[in-house]
Amino acid sequence: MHITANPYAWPWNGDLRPDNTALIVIDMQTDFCGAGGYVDKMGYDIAQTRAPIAPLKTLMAALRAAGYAVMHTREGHRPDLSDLPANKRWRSRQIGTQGLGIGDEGPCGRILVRGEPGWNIIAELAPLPGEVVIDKPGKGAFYATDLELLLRTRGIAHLLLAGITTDVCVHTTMREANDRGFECLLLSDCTAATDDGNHLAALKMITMQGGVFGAHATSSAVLQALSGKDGS
Ligand code: C5J
Repeated sequence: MHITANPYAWPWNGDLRPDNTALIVIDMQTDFCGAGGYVDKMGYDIAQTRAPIAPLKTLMAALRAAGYAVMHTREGHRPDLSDLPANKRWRSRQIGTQGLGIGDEGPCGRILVRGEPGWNIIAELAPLPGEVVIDKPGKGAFYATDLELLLRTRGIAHLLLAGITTDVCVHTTMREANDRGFECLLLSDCTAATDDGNHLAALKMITMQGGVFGAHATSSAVLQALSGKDGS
């Protein structure tokens, strides 16, 4: 089975099955798409980062019903900030009206700190009991986590990637996964950036060199394939 995608019908070998493919939903946390969260406090429009919520909800339900694994990530740091590089903290304080950065107290608790309200995955996309949740200190979901071990142990070879933001955590994770041999599909309407141009550029980058990091597709193309209408 293939999914209609750009720049090639995905996955490369047509071997798409619930037992070898997982959806990873990246960082759909209040800090990135909720009122008063980190992205909001930086002055970006959370309407952009909230746009993937509705299509993701539909897609997650369809994939779960078809037996595909749904996994989640959260970007965040230990309360003592011992895993927060000083330069990451400094840079995070350079934008926004109040100079609030990672680790500082904001309207949703301490920004990007594990256990704080803003760090939680939003209720609309909450993980189901038993679903994998990866806590990551960096942008990529493979760095300093056991994600690769969990995927290999389950025999997952193909990854559907969604969440926020397209140009940062989603792209970094896609690149990390691609270098590890995972076949990646980024779902273009189930991801978003704080800047539309960056979102589009991130999609275009994927299509270079015959699909340099994999491919991208809409969630409706995935739903069509799941319903057996892709014709392959
Ligand atoms: C950022 C993310 N943008 N989840 N994190 O800092 O993309």
